[in-house]
Amino acid sequence: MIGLIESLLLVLVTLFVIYFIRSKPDEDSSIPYAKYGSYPIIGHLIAFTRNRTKVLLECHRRYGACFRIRLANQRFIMIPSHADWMAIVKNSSFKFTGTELGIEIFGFSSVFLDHPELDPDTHRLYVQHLKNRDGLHPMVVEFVRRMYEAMRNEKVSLEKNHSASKWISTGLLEFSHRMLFRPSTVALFGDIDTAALEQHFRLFDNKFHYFFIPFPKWVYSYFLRKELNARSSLGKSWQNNCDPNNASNFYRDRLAVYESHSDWLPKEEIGKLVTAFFWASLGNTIPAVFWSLFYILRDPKALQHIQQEMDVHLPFISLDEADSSTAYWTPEQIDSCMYLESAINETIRLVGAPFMLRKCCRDAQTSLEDGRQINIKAGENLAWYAGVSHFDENLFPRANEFIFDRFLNKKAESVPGYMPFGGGKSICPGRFFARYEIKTCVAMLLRYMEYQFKDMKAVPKQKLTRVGFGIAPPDHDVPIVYRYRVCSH
Ligand SMILES: *[C@@H]1O[C@H](CO)[C@@H](O)[C@H](O)[C@H]1NC(C)=O
Ligand SMILES: *[C@@H]1O[C@H](CO)[C@@H](O)[C@H](O)[C@H]1NC(C)=O
Ligand SMILES: *[C@@H]1O[C@H](CO)[C@@H](O)[C@H](O)[C@H]1NC(C)=O
Ligand SMILES: *[C@@H]1O[C@H](CO)[C@@H](O)[C@H](O)[C@H]1NC(C)=O
Ligand SMILES: CC(=O)N[C@H]1CO[C@H](CO)[C@@H](O)[C@@H]1O
Repeated sequence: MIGLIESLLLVLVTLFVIYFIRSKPDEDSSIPYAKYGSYPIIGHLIAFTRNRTKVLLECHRRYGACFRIRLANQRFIMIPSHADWMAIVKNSSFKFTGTELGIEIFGFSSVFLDHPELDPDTHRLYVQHLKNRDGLHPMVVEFVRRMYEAMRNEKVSLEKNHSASKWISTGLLEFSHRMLFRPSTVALFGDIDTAALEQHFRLFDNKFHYFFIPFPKWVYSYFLRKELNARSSLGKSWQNNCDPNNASNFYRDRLAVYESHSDWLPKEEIGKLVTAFFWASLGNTIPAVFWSLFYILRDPKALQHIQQEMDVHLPFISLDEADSSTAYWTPEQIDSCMYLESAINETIRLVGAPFMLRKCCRDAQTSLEDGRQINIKAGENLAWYAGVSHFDENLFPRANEFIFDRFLNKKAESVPGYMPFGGGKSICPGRFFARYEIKTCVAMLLRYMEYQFKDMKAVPKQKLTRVGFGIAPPDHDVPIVYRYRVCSH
């Protein structure tokens, strides 16, 4: 079903798109336009609104390794095979237009286009803090401590209410959000008022995907005013919050890099950059925790294996006993939980379906695995979609099922077609930290609490409009009850 705002936007796009359509006589005619699911003028927009995974799987089946699609005024050459895509990602004729995306989604000023030198500086920080163990270690340790603290605080306040042993009703998504939001935010950004950010985050995140579509400006100010306001409020709070206590070194170094460019980088834009970083730290990890818990809790065999290995590797530190000398779980202990790791990788395979985009910046050729050579014109957009690979039965037998030990002892590099975090230069730099967060959070929630679903049969779908932008949340929350365990079993 299409929501009201979607339908309105659809009508608007239809009206305005006519102005944008130009015929492109010199395009490579050997790349077929996918007629399946397409309507005049708007192209595949409706099919995409309904179920983009379905339409792209079907187009792949009908048109093979390369086909064109259109979403209103935007045209893409789809390259479904991951091997073909990797050849494109490696070639400098095809550029990742990250700054342009930042302008659309987070409202960055176009001043960034004139200052590509910020890129290598931020990249250096990714390498230093996010891509090597020494950099990650303190952030993971701090996250574990903050997570533990959040759970203890909740337990203490329940005890004050004399309801520590009672079942508490909530939604699993709401629960995942609540458990992750604060620990993650304070571990990265230090002691800040997370409650003030939370409401704005929720509003903006809820409509995040619309900011990818280059609607005319007035469409946003008319239909997404609340979200635009939330986005600018986030920017302002970060602007005023530039040196919190106990922030991670990663965040501190990042601010220092921005500061070193202050000759052209205004404070306001720094607020937007931090907003983007903040969104990226939560927008996909919250749904990842939700889906991981959802799949694991409903699979008794998975749950049993995971609980057994947690008993071995992750000591049960009573929530009542911790003090300043407590040794919390270390990253090494968390690493040892192989079944949990596999189950989370498998969850992300099922629900993590990003689009990867490249723009061709000079006329180029690329050869496909099927032996064809295709010509791509400067200005054309190319896209790869993880949803097609992740459901390819040849790569992942019984692709629609959650098989918790599918990835047991497999390394990311050894599984072709598995790219939930993208690939090449635009690969998500926070993927290692994100995995630690998801894994730690899920481990803690399984270790310290027990759950019951109100209705085992209710299986939510992914929120359709959000599919393609990382990990989509469910289209509705799943009612559960939970309570704190009294001991480790
Ligand atoms: C979308 O289509 C895929 C493939 O047909 C299917 O597995 C999935 O359940 C569909 N999603 C929704 C939300 O209907
Ligand atoms: C404890 O009770 C108070 C008042 O009834 C309520 O506002 C609060 O949310 C409760 N705390 C928890 C953690 O349930
Ligand atoms: C990239 O594409 C161009 C244009 O098709 C081609 O000439 C060049 O050899 C490719 N470079 C690499 C590294 O594959
Ligand atoms: C599974 O996740 C871990 C990190 O938690 C990663 O190191 C490993 O490579 C992943 N495996 C696959 C197949 O992606
Ligand atoms: C856990 C931790 O590092 N806490 C510190 C947070 O910042 C205040 C003020 O700088 C310190 O006093 C705490 O020790």
